[in-house]
Order: sequence, then C-alpha cells, then structure tokens
Amino acid sequence: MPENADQLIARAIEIVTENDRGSYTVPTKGLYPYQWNWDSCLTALGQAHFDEARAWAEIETLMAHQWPCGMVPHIIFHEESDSYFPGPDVWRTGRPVPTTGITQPAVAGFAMARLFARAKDRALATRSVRKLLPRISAWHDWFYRTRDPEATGLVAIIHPWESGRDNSIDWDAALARVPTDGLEPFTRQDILHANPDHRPTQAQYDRYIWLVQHFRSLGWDTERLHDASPFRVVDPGFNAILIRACDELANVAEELGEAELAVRNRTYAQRGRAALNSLWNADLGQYLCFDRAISEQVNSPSVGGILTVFAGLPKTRVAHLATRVEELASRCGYLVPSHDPAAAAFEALRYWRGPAWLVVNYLIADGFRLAEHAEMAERIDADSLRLIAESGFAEYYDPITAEPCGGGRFTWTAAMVLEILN
Ligand code: 9WN
Repeated sequence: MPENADQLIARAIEIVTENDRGSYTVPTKGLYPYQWNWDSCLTALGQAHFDEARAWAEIETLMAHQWPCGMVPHIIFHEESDSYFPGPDVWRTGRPVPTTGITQPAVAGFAMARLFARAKDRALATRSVRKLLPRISAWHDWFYRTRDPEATGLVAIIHPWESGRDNSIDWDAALARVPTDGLEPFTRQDILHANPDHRPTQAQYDRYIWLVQHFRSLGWDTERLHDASPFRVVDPGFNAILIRACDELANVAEELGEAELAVRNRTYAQRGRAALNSLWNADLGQYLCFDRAISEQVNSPSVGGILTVFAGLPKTRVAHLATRVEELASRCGYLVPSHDPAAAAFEALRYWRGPAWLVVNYLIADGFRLAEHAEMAERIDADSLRLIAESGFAEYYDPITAEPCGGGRFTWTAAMVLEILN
C-alpha cells in the first residue's frame, strides 16, 4: 500500500534525525561521515519543519568553520573516521578543526533567507541572521574576488567536487587535461560502500586527488589557486545558485537595515545574471559550461544548464528551459536527469552522468515557481515523490527505471521530501 504524506514525513524526519550528530548532520552514515557544505544548507530547510532551532544551528556550525579569507569549505571533518577518502591527512589545510580547502555551491544565503521568511520564532531567527549575514556575505565577496579575477561577473570552479556534480560529463575534457604525474598512491573508500559502477572512475579519482595535491603544494593560498589550477570551469548551475543567494541575502539585508551588504550583494546578482547570457546556447535551448582554461564553451547538455532557472531569469529564457525539460521528460521516466539521455555519454546509473537527484529537482522546481511556471514546478515535485514511492530515500536514482543508487537513507533526499510535503 502506498504511504500517505504523513507517513512519508515521519520517515523523512526519522532519516534526518538518525544522521544528526548534534550540531551538524552527516549526509549518510558510512559513505559520508562528515559535514558537507551544500548538504547542510539544504538539510536545514527540511529540519526547520520540525525543529527551527536545530536548523539554524546546522548553518551556524557550517559558517563557524569559514576560513579567514572568506571561503567556506566543502567538508568539515568534525570527527575522525576511516570510512571516507580523502580525509584530513590528505588535505592538510592546517585548520584547527580540519576541513577541505575547496568550496561547494553557495546555497547558504538562499537557505538563510528561506528559513528567515518562514520562521515562527522571530527572535531566534533574527539573532541567527545577524550572525550569518556578514559571514555569508564575506563568502560571496571571496567568490567574486578569487574566482572571477577578471571581473566577468561569473565565478569558476577549480575542482569537480566544488560543483557538487562530481563526475558530470561537463568536466570530462577539462579533467583530461589534468596531469597525474607525482600522484601519491591511495585507496578509495567510496567503492566499498557503494557500487563501483555507479561511482566516478579511477581515472577521474586520480585527477581529483592530483588537484588536491597541487593546491596543497601551493599552501592552500586561495588567492592563488584559480590562476594556478589547470581545471577552471564556469558552471551555469553553480553560478545560478550563487546569484540567487546574493539576491536573497540582499533582500534580508535590506529588511534588517544592512544597506551596504544589500547593495554589494545585489550588484553581484545583477552582474552575474547579465553575464549568464554568455553561456546561452541557442541550438540546444539551454545554458552550457565554459572552459575558462581554454576559453571554449563545453558542448555538454547537462542539468547544470537547466539549474540556471534558479537564478531568476527573463521569461523568454525560462520558456526555453521549460521546453528543454519537456524534451528530457520525453526521454526518461523521472525528471530531471543529470544529463540528456539522448547524448552519447549519458549513463543512467553513474552518479552525475545521468541519474536524477532530489536536491537538483528541488532547486529547478523552485526556479520555475519563481518564474511563475507553477505547472512545471509541480510536475518536477511529483516526479520526486514518485521516485521516493518507487525506491525510498536514496542518494540518487536511474531516471529511466527509478532504480535507487548510492547511499541509502540519505539526509538531503529526506529533507527535500519535507520541503515538498510541508
Ligand atoms: C565529494 C555529500 C556529497 C555531495 C556531492 C556528491 C558527493 C562527495 C563524494 O557527496 O560528493 O564531495 O565523495 O562523492 O557528489 O554533491 O555534496 O552528499
């Protein structure tokens, strides 16, 4: 018998709670035993439906580990664990509580604003926002200072892990240019917890780790890493999240009388949105990545270019993206595949090379809702719930068959269900 909404909500809360480590939440035990940046911010959205104070604490814990330069790391290694590679002994960033030295999609500004808008405990929310605002704004400053040195309005990622879409087809050509000489031997842990056929390849891991070694050899000086990295890609989805976060932060800052933060973040958002135009591909009717190291567009029809709708786009662009999603829907059973199933490199089960992810669905649906395409938003939400009904709270799903993949009882998947059903 299919579960009703109350039963699903109860199960989702159970999963988020079992992954709760007090002041932060792990994505899923075993596979991911630490705090991940964008996982935490999206998890807080779900937590707020049953414990507002805990939701604020989730984001505050993340931001407490911000680097003095403004960067917010992609993983905080709160506790020792031997179930994840690469751990703190590989990163060696020298932080008091160990962290990685790269970042992840800047969801925090959006999450903070959404929690603030919905908060029932206004005093608690205002206190937390007063703490978070300057920190998140400093992260945005860091992005535009260090990752857009030529002031194009768009930031680049310097490692595939920063995108959150680790082994996307988008990175294949750029990653192939990353050398592997001098690579220290290592043993992966991910393939002990998850099916190796559903994970990145060894050749990709070699390059992920080479980049870590390279940045480490430069002393994790984040002001230098962009220019020193052989991997520099402008991802429209990553930029869209940052742009929306700047806009949302500016709204909250205006409300609280923080005029300077408001103006600065609004300017980032406006410049970013204008610059996104350079990533538009009229033939495909979606945005594409740009390989900054060789100054070429990346001809890879991935979900990164659809996620752009989250930035808040002009109506004509949104209409094109809706058409694109319709095309994808005609090629799979469950929206939104992370890569176009019609593309030769599409792989239905391999991580970010085809599978559907509930967090990405959530962000895309939110973008369509913002643009008053409620019907498309509801359709995507409905597909997310169909995936849950078919296959439970998995990390990701085959978009054709709904087969569950990766880690089970996954925190952010559960958090997104709480968002959809509340
Ligand atoms: C590397 C935690 C993270 C997500 C990413 C997802 C995956 C890590 C990994 O898991 O990445 O950061 O080891 O595979 O790709 O989006 O934040 O859930």
